[in-house]
Amino acid sequence: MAPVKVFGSAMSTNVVRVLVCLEEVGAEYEVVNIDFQAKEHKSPEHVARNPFGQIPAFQDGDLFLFESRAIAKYVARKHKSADADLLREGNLNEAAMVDVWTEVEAHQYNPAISPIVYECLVNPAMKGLPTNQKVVDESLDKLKKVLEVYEARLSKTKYLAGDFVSFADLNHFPYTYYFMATPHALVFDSYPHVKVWWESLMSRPSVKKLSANMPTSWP
Ligand SMILES: N[C@@H](CCC(=O)N[C@@H](CS)C(=O)NCC(=O)O)C(=O)O
Repeated sequence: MAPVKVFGSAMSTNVVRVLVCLEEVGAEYEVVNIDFQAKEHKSPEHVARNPFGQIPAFQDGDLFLFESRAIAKYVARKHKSADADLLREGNLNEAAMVDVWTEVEAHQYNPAISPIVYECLVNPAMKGLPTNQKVVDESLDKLKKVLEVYEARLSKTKYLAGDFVSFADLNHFPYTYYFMATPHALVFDSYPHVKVWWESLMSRPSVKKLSANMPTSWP
């Protein structure tokens, strides 16, 4: 069977969210680069794959998907095995906890951390824009409040949904990885259980493989 296709750059956060699931489940895949400089993401061909003209888009045979979390969930569901059960759908309570922390990532963690990554790394390097310190400071305040909740949770369980790594944990990888390249990385030092959790995610083969292609220093 032809490998699935992921359209986007293998450095892009929302693309990496999909790739980390593909790596975890051991699925074959091909990354089809979309040239942002050439505005290829806004081309009719790409908009047919993702109507918002964004990356990632995804193809598995006749099936086309967009939205990184939905794509990654499809991958986890399709390739579920005893070794890679990221959604825990065989256990109602565990699956519910995976859902809870997946929602927390999308609606609490990501809105706090992503502006810091954009302001400190992406905008200066890709758009030549200066860092907006007000946005960074406000986002850091939000992030610290979120991390307090994570610290309390991770002092009771090894991973967010329980004592098993899940889809919810993996979703944190791309933005946290880039956050660690900002001048604010030391914020995590105030949350020892969060730090241990992050280090354990960083030690996963899937994460090690993908992070080898993600920049740690930005021009
Ligand atoms: N919610 C979407 C967000 C996708 C997104 O924002 N992608 C960015 C790159 S990381 C993009 O394509 N930006 C270009 C644009 O919005 O025009 C997802 O999770 O897939």
